Amino acid sequence: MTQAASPHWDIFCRVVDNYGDIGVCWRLARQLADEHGLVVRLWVDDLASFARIAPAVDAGAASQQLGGITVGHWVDAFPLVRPADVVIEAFACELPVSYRAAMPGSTRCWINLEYLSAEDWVTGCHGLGSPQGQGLQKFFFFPGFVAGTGGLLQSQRQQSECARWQADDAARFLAQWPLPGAAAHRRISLFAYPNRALPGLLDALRDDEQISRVYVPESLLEKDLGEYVGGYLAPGACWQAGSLQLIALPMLAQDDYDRLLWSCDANFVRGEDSFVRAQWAGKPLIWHIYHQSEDAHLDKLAAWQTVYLAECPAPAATAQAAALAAWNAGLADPAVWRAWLAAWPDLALHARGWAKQLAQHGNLAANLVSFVAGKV
Ligand code: TRH
Repeated sequence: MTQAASPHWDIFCRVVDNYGDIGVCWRLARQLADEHGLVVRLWVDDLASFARIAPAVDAGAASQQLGGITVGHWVDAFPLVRPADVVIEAFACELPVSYRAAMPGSTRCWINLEYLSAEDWVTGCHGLGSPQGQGLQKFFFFPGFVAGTGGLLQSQRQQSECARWQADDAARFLAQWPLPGAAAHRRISLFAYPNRALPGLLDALRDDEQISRVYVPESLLEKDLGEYVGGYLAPGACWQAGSLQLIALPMLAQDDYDRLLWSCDANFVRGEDSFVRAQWAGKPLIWHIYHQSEDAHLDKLAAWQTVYLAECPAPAATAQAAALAAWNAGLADPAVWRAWLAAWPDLALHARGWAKQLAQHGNLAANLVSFVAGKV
């Protein structure tokens, strides 16, 4: 554990949409407290969303202790509190006015934690400061996939636990959702936004020679899934056709969702946080990127695809690129998925190598702590 000169940290999180904003902030808060001995206060404006990924959260509490972290409900009438040594404004969420006014003389480092992107410009902007008046500077800290960025969130505990889990515990973990029928050859988790491409994927799995078991956590994919199976698939319910076995899951606590990704042979993920977790799991993945205005997300998708596939052998890279394109364009084409399944062994090998490559850039929380130490 590192000894920090600035032990009190406040993280501010506004839930813009879904679970990624709080997912990232909660993960960061826990890592800063557990691995760096910091006193962390997490301010969240939407405790109900938080409680979906952390069931111990009391959605009605103004303040609560959770695993060594103080969780404060960020309300408009913000309480009078002394600002922390280090303030993390997640995703440019804009601090409460009264808190911001009290920061001079109290806060030693102010960070804006940015959204993840593999685009080239990120390395040029990572770590830049911007004067905010009254002696305060705000620094822009960018997660990323390459040297010169802040890296990706990954706890030391998870890093060491993942490989052991995959060898010893994955089958037992998945067995908590039993499904009648033949044993599956591959296990896939499926978390996405609404997606018209779904029938193409499911048809390809249904008609494949090998049996696939697909675990579908509660997500915005429900309606598309319902149309495919001819009715709502409630959490716990199963559905089978040909080689395809579907099982709907309830919303899992964040640690269990991570374990689901470790336990599966491939993962369909979305947004930011599940996307990062799937890469650390070292298994083939398909990313459903969060839609942005003017299709800005397509540049982000292309940038990640370029870095991710740079070292991947050509036939597998082509299959992965086609699958990513179809999934993100909502194009239901089983041929794309047949090619992707054929490339599976190479994609699996590539995904393991990619996770090792990512680890060379350290992890975001440790990088952030040393960045702050260099500024105070
Ligand atoms: O939920 P997302 O779509 O979140 C985000 C936010 O919407 C954000 O506003 C947007 O900017 C960003 O996407 C790009 O996807 P994400 O990031 O993968 O977050 C999901 C979180 O939910 C992640 O922390 C994992 C967690 N989770 C669980 O804890 N249990 C579950 O069962 C599932 C399916 C997810």
